[in-house]
Amino acid sequence: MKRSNLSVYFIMGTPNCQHAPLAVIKDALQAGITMFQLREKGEHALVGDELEAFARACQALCAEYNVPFIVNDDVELARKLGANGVHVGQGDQALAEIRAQFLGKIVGVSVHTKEELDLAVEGGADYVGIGPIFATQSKADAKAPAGVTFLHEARVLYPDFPIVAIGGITIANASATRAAGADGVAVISTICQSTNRQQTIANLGQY
Ligand code: 3NM
Repeated sequence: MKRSNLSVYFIMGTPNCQHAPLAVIKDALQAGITMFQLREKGEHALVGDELEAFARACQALCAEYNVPFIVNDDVELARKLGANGVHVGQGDQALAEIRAQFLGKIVGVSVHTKEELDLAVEGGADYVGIGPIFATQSKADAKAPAGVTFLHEARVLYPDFPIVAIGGITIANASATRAAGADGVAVISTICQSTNRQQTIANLGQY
């Protein structure tokens, strides 16, 4: 994985974009997102065969645009689909086990403390997500907004390690996360709710 893959990392599930979610993904791919994560969580989230069918449709679209397709948390689904990678939080399976199951694929880990960061880097994660930087409406169990302090600390500790900022990121505040050292921004609502994704994604990708 290249650090540039994290530049504009779009995360989405059907509960985030109930109206024509596949059209939203296609639109975002056309507009130049650099990575995509399927995060099917919350009320009315798809499960079982419906989830698998939707995931396969997302995967096919990402392949068309040569954009990595990452599955959030659902390690089994990621393996079954042959996704490009998986993203896990701290409560999920041990990183060592996941790493072993996804050799040659992308493994991302959410971290909130130096200890979690060290364990992720030493455990072979390909990138870490740090957040929530700002207040978010998109994650029911999100921690309090942390600002960019820890993000900057992480960058100083690991000058070359791929780091993406997440949580409440908008066109107005994306540059603050980059200034603090993020390689890019991981975004749900600013992209889902945009009425001009071409413009929004271009702006999110600007340094
Ligand atoms: N993870 P939005 S914040 C999925 O802090 C997720 O780890 C977070 O959505 C974390 O761009 C978050 O709409 C939600 O704020 C990001």
